[in-house]
Amino acid sequence: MGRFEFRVIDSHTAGEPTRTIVEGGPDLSHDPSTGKPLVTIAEKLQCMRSHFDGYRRAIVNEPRGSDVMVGALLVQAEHSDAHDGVIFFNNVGYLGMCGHGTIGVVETLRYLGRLHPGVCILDTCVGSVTAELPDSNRITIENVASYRDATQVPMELPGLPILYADIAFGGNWFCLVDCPDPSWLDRSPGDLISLTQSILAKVQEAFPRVDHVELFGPPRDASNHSRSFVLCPGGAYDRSPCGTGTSAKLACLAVDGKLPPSQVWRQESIIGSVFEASYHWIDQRTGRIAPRITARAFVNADCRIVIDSDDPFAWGIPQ
Ligand code: PYC
Repeated sequence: MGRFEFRVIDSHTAGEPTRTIVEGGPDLSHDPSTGKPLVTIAEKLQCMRSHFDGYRRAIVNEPRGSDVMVGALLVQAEHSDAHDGVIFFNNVGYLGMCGHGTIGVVETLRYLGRLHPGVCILDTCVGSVTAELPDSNRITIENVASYRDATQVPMELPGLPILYADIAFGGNWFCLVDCPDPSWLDRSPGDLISLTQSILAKVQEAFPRVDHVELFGPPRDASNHSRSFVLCPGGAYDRSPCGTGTSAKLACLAVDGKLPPSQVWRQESIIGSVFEASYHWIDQRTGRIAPRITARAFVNADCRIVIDSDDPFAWGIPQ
């Protein structure tokens, strides 16, 4: 019988969990089959997917993880000015970026004493993200360039009024829909998952790269601007307002002239947690913005993962 261990730290950002591998993760400096050095985060992600996917399954899938868990692996940065590189993943695969996850990783690095108050850069496979860490766990990230790709695309689904979807990028690809009836967001999570899964199936016929759906309705708390339900790839819903989803929303508000630069947008999640967001233009002509998201993250576990070679589910239950 063999036993192998590595260390993870759990955090949550506005209720959405992140499990970060901080010691003992796979070596992604070289491709194990060719020996070729791996430089970009995209190359490292591809190598993890091909050769070390067990680490993803072991920490995110049951019996240790759950569908809602997002995993993060710290890797060597791609750019010389970056502190670390990060690969994000979930129950079914890999994510381009993850807003709540980046905030969770920054708080994790602070907990470990590897980051001190100030500004730092993290490289992801879709670009570099800047994080501002004050002397508290209220962290601000400036996300990758975000933009809208299609506006008010009509969608016909059986038994529903015609829905209109914006398609936008905020680090991941989103289909954004305003609920035609404000009471939709009061439905049970199970009902909202079924509804957004049918929207996703429909939208993917025309936009196959979209893998997240956001439904928007009025906020519960009048000090917020909007409430959202976000379906993630893999069927879980985001407990936070979703950092990349809020970035996609800001890109739509910006090009529609509904939110001026620097003005704060308070996005409420389905559980009532809030991200404060704003943006500045990167290029107003092409509608590209740099979104900023502020939220608090908390470290809530510091554990060793034990992989026991006798355990048939040591590397997770396959999905
Ligand atoms: O915060 O960007 C985010 C995110 C993506 C998937 C789950 N959370």
